[in-house]
Amino acid sequence: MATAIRNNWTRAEIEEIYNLPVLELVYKAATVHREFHDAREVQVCTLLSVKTGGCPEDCSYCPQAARYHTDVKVQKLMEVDEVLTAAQEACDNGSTRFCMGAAWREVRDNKDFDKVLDMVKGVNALGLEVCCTLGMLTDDQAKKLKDAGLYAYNHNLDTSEEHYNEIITTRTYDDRLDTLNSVREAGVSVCSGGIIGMGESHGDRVGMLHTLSTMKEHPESVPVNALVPVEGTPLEDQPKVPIWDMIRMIATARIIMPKAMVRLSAGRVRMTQEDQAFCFMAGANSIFAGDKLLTTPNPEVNEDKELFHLLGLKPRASFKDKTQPAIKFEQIPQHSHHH
Ligand code: SAM
Ligand code: DTB
Ligand code: SF4
Repeated sequence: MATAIRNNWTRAEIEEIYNLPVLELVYKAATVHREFHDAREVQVCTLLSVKTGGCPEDCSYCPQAARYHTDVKVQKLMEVDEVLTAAQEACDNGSTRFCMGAAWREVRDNKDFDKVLDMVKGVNALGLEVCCTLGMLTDDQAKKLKDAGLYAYNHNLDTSEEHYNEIITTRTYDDRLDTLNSVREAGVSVCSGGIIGMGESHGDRVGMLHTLSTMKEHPESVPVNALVPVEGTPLEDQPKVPIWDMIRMIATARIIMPKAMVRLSAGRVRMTQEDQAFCFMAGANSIFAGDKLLTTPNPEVNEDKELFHLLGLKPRASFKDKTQPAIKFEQIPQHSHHH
């Protein structure tokens, strides 16, 4: 029988799934994964921090918060051509999604936002799925991003509503949900997930998954991050979570949001090939490639190429779910070729 998409999951149901014997859980997730996706395909994405550090927020995991003393150097918004060079390189390395992050509390209607809109236009023209993560947005700003060609917007819930105040005090869970609503209303694809390893309980993880899976429409993309503890942040001494917790999160997300791209995000530098293989088995179907995430290290491109080869995985082609293939940059008629 075909698996139905449900938006009425109860917390108890999700808890029951999350707590299944782990191999049973992975088997179920792998089965759902194969019903909705090509299990040999993994989407490769690239992150770029277009504005780094100096953020006024107090997110206790984040190396970019101005109030913590970390090694991150503040960098003003990058130039559009620098960003497009990085996007082209990401494309050449097999990425099909390019996500630009800014250490802002919220978007302001100023020259910097206009510049970001130009970045979005440029990256979209390269044939990449263009994603941004810029903090809180208004309805109007979300529409402007959509008009510029934005494909997706990342805005994580990070943890459960109950645990949120332990991690961040400078904004509320409802602020987060409001922005996600604006993104959805503007017709931009929603990317929202969280972090494990911040001292939350299993119940908090279930709570976050409950909020995500009972939205009117599930997020199209759910990043699952393992905390990267950074010196100088309040969470610098958090112990590494067992890989089984990562696997349980991924598998549960896969089962309750079958169509979503579940992204094995931060924390891969501390995972073995076997750990990551288990995450793919549990239904993860995307990674971030490149030796840096936003500010912290990530596996080398060559290591990931080896991993894909070893596991027989193939990078997913771009705009897979669209009927019209994207126009590739090389296919756009150029007038300057013949001198
Ligand atoms: N400032 C924007 C915001 O907070 O929405 C966008 C950038 S912010 C760095 C994007 C996401 O990165 C956060 O929501 C969080 O989930 C993740 N993140 C930040 N620091 C992290 C860390 N040390 N380990 C794991 N994930 C982290
Ligand atoms: C997400 O959930 N993980 C990515 C992306 N969305 C923006 C970011 C991870 C950042 C890890 C910490 C850093 O490199 O600064
Ligand atoms: Fe700022 Fe985003 Fe980091 Fe929070 S997660 S401190 S909002 S950059």
